[in-house]
This record gives sequence, C-alpha cells and structure tokens, in this order.
Amino acid sequence: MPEQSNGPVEFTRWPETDAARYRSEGIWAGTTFDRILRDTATRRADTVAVIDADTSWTYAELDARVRTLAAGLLDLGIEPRQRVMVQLPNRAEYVATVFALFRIDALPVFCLPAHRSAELTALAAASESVAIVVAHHHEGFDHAALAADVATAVPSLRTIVCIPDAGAVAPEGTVAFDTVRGQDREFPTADPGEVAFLQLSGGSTGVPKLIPRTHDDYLYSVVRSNEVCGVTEETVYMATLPVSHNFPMSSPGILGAVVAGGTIALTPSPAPSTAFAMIERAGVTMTGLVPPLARLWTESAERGQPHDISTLATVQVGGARCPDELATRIGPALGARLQQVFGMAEGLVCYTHLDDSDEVVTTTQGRPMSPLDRIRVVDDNDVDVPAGSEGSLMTHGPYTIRGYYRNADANARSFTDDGWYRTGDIVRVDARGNITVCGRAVDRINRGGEKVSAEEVEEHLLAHPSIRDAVVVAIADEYLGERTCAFVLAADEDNPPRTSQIRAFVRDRGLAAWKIPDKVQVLDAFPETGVGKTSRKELRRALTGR
Ligand code: AMP
Ligand code: DBH
Repeated sequence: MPEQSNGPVEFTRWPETDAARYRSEGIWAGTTFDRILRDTATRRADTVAVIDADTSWTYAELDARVRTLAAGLLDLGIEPRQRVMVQLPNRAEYVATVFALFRIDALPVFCLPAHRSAELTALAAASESVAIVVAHHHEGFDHAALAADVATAVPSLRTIVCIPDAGAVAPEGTVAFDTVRGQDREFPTADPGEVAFLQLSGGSTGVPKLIPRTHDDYLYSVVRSNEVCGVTEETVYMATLPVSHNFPMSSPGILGAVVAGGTIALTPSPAPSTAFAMIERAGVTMTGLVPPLARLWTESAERGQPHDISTLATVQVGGARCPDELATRIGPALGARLQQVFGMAEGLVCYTHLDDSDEVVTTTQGRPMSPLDRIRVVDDNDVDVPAGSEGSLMTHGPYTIRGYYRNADANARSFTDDGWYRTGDIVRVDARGNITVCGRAVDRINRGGEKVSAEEVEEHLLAHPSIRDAVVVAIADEYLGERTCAFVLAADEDNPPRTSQIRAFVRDRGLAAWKIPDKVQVLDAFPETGVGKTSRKELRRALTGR
C-alpha cells in the first residue's frame, strides 16, 4: 500500500538481535539530533557555532533561529515525518534549516546544489516531499525557477521556501525564508530509532537511491568519527565540499562539530583563494576534500599563497581514490596531517588514524571505524578470497543500512539475503586490516568523487531521436581520476548527430553538469561481444581495452 506523505517512513530495520546489542552496549545512544543541538546550545551557548561568508552565530543564536524557523515551518503546514528537500549552498541558513526540520521531526532530503530537474523531480517523487528550501540564485542559476518546475511535476510538493538574493525580494510563488518564523511552542519528539533524514547515493542505476538513516545509527557514526578524528570543542571544521554530501555532513563533518561543541565554518567556494581566506578568518583546524581539490590546494600552497593557514591540523581526503603520489605532497604543502577517508552514504566509513605511519596514511584508505563493523572480501560467487587478495567488499554493522528507501530492485541487487551491503568496491585488505581501494563497481564512474551512473546517462542518451544505442564508460584522467565517455550509434548512419548537440541534449534534459559526458564518440557499430548479446561490461572492455 503506498504510504501517505505524512505516514510512517518504512525502512528495513536491523534484526532485533543486532539492534538489542547495539542498544545495550550504548552504541546506539537513544538520542536525537535535535537533543544534541539543545545540549550543545546549553553547554556552549557563547561558542561560535556557525561562520559563513557574512554571518557568525553562537550556539545560543543558532538554537534561537532553529526555534523560530521550526515554528514557522509548522505554521506552513509541514507536519512531523513529512519529507522536505533542502537544496542550499554552503551557508549558515543550511545549518538552521536542517536542525529546524529535526526539531519538528520532519525529514530533510539532502539535495546537492548541482542537481537539476531530472534529479530533483525523481527525488521529490520518490520521497513524496511536501516542500523544498532553496536559495534564489547560486552560481548564476535560478533555483527558485527550478523548484517551481519540480513542484509542477510532483503534486505532493506544494511549498517552496526561498532565500532571496541580497537586497532583493523572494520571487513570486515562493515563501521568503526570513518570513518563516513562528511563536515558540512545544515541539514534537522524535524517536531515536526512526529515520531522521534521507541521504542520497551516487548510485549505479538509472533511478536515484534514497538512503534512510536513523538518529541512532547516524549519531553513532558521528560520535565514533569524532573519536577517531580527535574532534573536540576546539575544532573548527570547515565544510568545503557541498555540505549535503555524507562526507562533510558526518565524517565527522558539520555534525561532528555540533556533537563536540566545536565550530562549523562554511566556505562559499572550494577554490583555494576563497577557502584559504576562510581558513584564516575562522581559524579552521580541519576539513575534507576530494582528490582533485586536494591537488588544487596542494599546488596552490606549493606555489606560495598569501593566507595564513597554519591553524589547519587535519586535511581529510576521500570520495575517490587519492593517488599515492598526491598523498605524499598534501601534508607537507598544507602544513597539516593527511587523513584518508573511504566512506559511503550507505554507512561504512574507513579512516587512516592520525598516529598511523606515513606509509599507511599515503598508501591505504584506512580501516573501518567501528569495532562492530564487519567486512568480507569476496569473489564473483560470494566466496571469501584468500587474505590479502583483491575482491568485492561487503559489509554490515551498526551504522550501515540494511536496505534503500522503497526500492526493492536496488535492494535485491545491493544487499544479500542476510543483510550484507555489497559496496561494489574492489579492495585489498593488508595484514594490519587497512584497506586499499583497487577498483570500482562496473557501472559506476567516479569523476573526482562525483559518482556517475553509466545506466542513468545511457537512458538519457537513448531518448535522443538520432541515437540508436549508447554505452557510457570511464576513461582515465590525470586530474579527476576518471571522466565519462559516451559511445553512441546513430539511428541514421548517413546523418549522425553532432557530438556538441548530444551534450546539449543531455544538459537540456535536466541532468547535473557532472553527468554530461565529457567526451562523445559516434561509432558505426559496437564491437562484437563474442557471446552474441550486448553486455555492457564486455562492450566497455572492448572499447577501452580494460
Ligand atoms: P556513495 O555510495 O554515493 O556514497 O559513494 C561511495 C563510494 O565512493 C564508495 O563505495 C567508493 O566507491 C567511493 N569512495 C569513497 N571514498 C573513497 C576513497 N577514499 N577511495 C576510493 N573510493 C572511494
Ligand atoms: O564518497 C562518499 O560517499 C564518502 C566519502 C568519504 C562518504 O559518504 C563519507 C566519507 O562518509
């Protein structure tokens, strides 16, 4: 039976034997993100909670804003357990919005600023979201107009809350962010064992996958991350990557800072000049980067740059494989300790530890953060490979989901019957337990940390009237690690589509920019697969020689 938009949020629970153990050992602490903020706001009222390009709020101020905003959201008709999309850039209002949604027990859906109509429409429909929060223009793009398009396509989405451009009013049809304020009142209480929000997976299929995370499981991942990463109330964590992403959100991320009573800094741009200026201004001690950005920062610092970034103590790199050569340069260039992070929004997060040897830190992606994480490395038949050999990584544990949100097909593919998550990553585990990521799931391209589903892009290419067939593959790239290449067959061989036109077509279908094929090649035929059927895997191998 399809659930109502304000009904219970069903998800695959952990088996009761595991859940009972996690609870009795205090791994699941039985508290909520709202209570965490209230506690920190009491303990650390005068500490700076959030700094962005033009704002600085103490915890007392953040909590007061969360209270009025939460009341205003209730006044708009948003009810507990309903889903609300958040598509905001890295600015202070992001933090207020997410905690206000937690306060009314509504579920944020963590969208990225780069998402366009294809992604947002699918996410709105899958989550049956009732509202979306946007900032009018970001990097020249009109997010209010985009939200209006999504609302037209998805009937459940009835409210658009918009932060207007500086000095302007909110566009018609939207509710101005600053007017969303209500009188203080009793707020609903959330259940720590229930889903707190929907996170997104980079995915390997054409359909977006929503990841249901509970207060209990996610808070544990944040608390344990804080222990491993040495986060304290002195920590100033800067979100450099888009803050909706699981890495800057929780590993240990902005939530780690709130749990510890430290400070969140938000840089409007990850470019070295802007980010370094923010490090200097806010006294940033820790941040997380994807490898291409780490290279940009490292090269900028090696050339010499004007800002004092000496407060920076830990630089995390994750999201995609960091080349060993780059890993050796990051620490010395930025005057900080490198920490590699291999994580996934589905759960499992691995870290190198701050006291690991340089060799471990520069050549491995670390080890699972929790003693209760279970991992297996298996062959194509799910049989464990010999110790130290390459194989596919499977995992389960106290903060790894047991199923996607309402997606039986993806669950059948990605989870075993007994609840192990198939990460799709090819890894090797050394004698000390450290993991090296050697490869990827076949159909997912990792473009510098931004994941591209080959199938999703192929589906859009196939909608082009002049394209008969399409295969999207990864091509090696020095800067991004991988880029995308689309091989297509023309419907009419005498009149093949132009490659620039194909890229424009995909963009116009409303795909995020990082998914537009970097390269398009029109072929006369795909190579024979040898088995007589169009196996993408074999085609890919034939086309790329890998
Ligand atoms: P997602 O499921 O979209 O959250 O993406 C998680 C995936 O990103 C992992 O399964 C890996 O494929 C990839 N990934 C994350 N961190 C690293 C890393 N440090 N090295 C290599 N791959 C990574
Ligand atoms: O790539 C990821 O999804 C990721 C990387 C590092 C992640 O989810 C995380 C840390 O928590």
